[in-house]
Amino acid sequence: MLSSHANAANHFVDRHITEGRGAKTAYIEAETGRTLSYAQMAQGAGQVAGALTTAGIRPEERAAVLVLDQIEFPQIFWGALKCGVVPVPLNTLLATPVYDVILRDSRAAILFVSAPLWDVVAPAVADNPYIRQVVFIGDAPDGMTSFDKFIKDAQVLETMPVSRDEVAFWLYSSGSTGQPKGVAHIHSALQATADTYGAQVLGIREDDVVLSAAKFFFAYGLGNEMTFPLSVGATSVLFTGRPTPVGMIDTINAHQPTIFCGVPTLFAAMVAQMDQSGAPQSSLRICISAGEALPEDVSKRWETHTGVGILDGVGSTEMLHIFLSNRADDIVYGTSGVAVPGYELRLVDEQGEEVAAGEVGELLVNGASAANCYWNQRDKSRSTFEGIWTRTGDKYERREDGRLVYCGRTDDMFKVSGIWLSPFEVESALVDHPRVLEAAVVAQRDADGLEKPKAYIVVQTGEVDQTLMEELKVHVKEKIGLWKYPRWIEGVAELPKTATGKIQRFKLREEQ
Ligand code: 3SK
Repeated sequence: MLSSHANAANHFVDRHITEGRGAKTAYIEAETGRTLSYAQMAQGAGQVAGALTTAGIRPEERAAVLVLDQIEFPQIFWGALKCGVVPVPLNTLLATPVYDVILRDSRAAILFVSAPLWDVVAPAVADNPYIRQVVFIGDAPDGMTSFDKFIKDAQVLETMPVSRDEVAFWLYSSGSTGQPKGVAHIHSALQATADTYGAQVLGIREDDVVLSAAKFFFAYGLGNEMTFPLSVGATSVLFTGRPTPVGMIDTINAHQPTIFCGVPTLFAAMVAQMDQSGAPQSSLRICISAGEALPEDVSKRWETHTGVGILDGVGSTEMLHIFLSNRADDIVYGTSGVAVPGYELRLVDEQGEEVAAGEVGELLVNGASAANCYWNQRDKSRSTFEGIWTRTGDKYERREDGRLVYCGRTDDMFKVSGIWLSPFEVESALVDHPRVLEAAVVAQRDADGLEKPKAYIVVQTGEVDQTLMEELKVHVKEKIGLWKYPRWIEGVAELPKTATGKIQRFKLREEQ
């Protein structure tokens, strides 16, 4: 049934006006102090919906959103949903060729871009056949449209009736072959994550102030600083720049968040910083971590410094947020906890049979926030979304007490700073360099116990010296994205391979 109540913008934006929350601050930018009240967010989203309609962007067409964590982001996201346009938030750290692939794959009709990101995406826009308009957040180049101008005289549109099963937005996830996959999410999925993890694990309240190091474009960040706070009328502090340890500690001191959402790499860097300069004076009541397994030592040092524990959880872009987690009153370090209320989990062997306690199986999850499909990737959709069950590709062991312990991936993928990384993509970038003949990339743990890419390369000629290593790191960053470069590079005479020529990455892992 079509109803404006089924449109997620009704629950997360419009409702706050009828409930009298208009004057409350929804967002505050840490670096600039700019704020957005609930009334301003509703007004801005209505204007974005009006401006999109006037610009001829039709329901179901995609709007690419390459926007930093700024107060314009929620206005664009909800404005698109209000008029049935499908926003596609894009990772702001990618390289030009990846934007090219995504903009073509999504056939986005309009691009919203933060001015500092324009130079990276501009070459991909130049020969893109689908983008009809570009809107700049910040200063627009001569002759181009700024966000303020785009919405200035726009009519404020009412929220469009939709079905609760209608696709609302997409997020791109990196694929095991390096090809990004568009993950299509429906309107009701947003409330499903707020009602489960947001309400029942975080226990988010109207008086909470949230700070998330993970940005809006990441499913984890979208829940932390959009869905959860807006589900209860809370406030989020937006950190627009790169979340450095000092930047986060200063923001905690200045804005006194009650909830802090980080990833293990950042928590590790923040505790190292606190060892030197002390902990912030804070009002934190809960901290959460996701993206990759949180090392026990980092959690303990964080708790010693701040007096607050970290809830380690596991989610995925396909499930939109966390479905497996520790609880505030029941944290067992080194485990991922138990199913979040509202989700069902199974651990299965290769025949699809449930494994016994103490054995390792692949984790399958069932919950209302599961994505519909991967856009235009039928085989991958069918092998991931199996009826009510979504395959995670993660291997776990169920302990006797019911808690799950992470055991690795079913493929060669791994996470760096909480974001999936495909070894294949990094290898392709490396062999694209004229001096590299072959490459293999595996995860290696750094001094904090966190996984980072290590590359083994066979070179055409000469030595793998420091100059070449530095050159290759820059090359990978420019080609595929800032966080994906190999932290260590080792030259080898040949790579281990199967009879059919497939690289045996497990052999390289065993050698470490
Ligand atoms: O990586 C995770 O654990 C995660 C958590 C929440 C939402 C999305 C993701 C990928």
